[in-house]
Amino acid sequence: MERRSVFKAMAATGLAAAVGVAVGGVARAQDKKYTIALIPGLTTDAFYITMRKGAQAAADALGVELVFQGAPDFNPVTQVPVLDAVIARAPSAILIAPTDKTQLVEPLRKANDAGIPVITVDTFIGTGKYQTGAGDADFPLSYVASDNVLGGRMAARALANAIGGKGKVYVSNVKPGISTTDQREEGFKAEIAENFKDIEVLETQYNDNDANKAASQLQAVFARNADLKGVFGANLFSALGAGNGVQQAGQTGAIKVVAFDAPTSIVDNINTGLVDVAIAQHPAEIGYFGLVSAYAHLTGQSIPVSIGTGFTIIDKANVSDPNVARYIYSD
Ligand code: T6T
Repeated sequence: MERRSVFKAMAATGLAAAVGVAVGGVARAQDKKYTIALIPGLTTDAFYITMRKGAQAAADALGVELVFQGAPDFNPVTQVPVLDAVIARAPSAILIAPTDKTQLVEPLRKANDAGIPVITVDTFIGTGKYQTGAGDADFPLSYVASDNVLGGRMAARALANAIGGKGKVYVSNVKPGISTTDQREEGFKAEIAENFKDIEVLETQYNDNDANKAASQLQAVFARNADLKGVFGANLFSALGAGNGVQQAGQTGAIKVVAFDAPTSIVDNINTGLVDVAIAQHPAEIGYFGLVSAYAHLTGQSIPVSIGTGFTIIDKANVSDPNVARYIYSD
């Protein structure tokens, strides 16, 4: 295929599909010149299901075959064999949400050594600073994701506001080593330390991405701290579980919940007052621009080393606005 701007190619493929004829040299959907693999953190998470939709929309526009292959849980032990299987199929490029910033470095280096371009989506490996010449974990071409430190700071401000600027709170988190959730916690704690001196942040509770564990932990923290005022759920399962824990403890509205991520259950949880604020990421945008970036690279364009995607803050006042509700994830 001739080298051309990815946006021109997208417009042309759309036209070719519409009229059902070949346009000089443009790969149409049926040609499927490139196969791009998307390896999520886990397959059953609404966040990655929504990311897949965005990637598929870009793949359809560009005439690319998208392969979505992942593990049933968020764990390097199960993700690495999936990655190995994908590498063996020699796709044109790999988009991956690495489940650990250290443990995925060597497995991903195998893809890079085999000449398969790697772009990380949502999470990163190493420091997340790619193509620096450092030679460690800087080989991925690009990182497409939310600004997770900023997201953590946004959550801290929302929770501080909900509890009136004072009292005890804690972070319900997945496990150390995941770039996204580590950065959210870091941003959350930095914002509280810098701007909310009357808020005490208790020890983080790690739930291994298990909402039931997060719910039990909420109740245990509350049992030790009857004056607990709030919790920040640093991802979908942490927030869901912490919210369920608040409800089971009969503390709806008394212990404030700020949730990262926006599964469909968030609508009810906001409307009933269980969750004060949800910070929706834009996973479809991550998938779309991840795929477009891979395609741009494959067709000879240089691509940004990082692409930042947005957030939508959802609360009771705007949850039924269609312009906001469109950011609620797909099941
Ligand atoms: O919060 C997202 C994602 O950004 C994170 O890396 C892992 O957890 C989620 O998939 C939500 O479950």
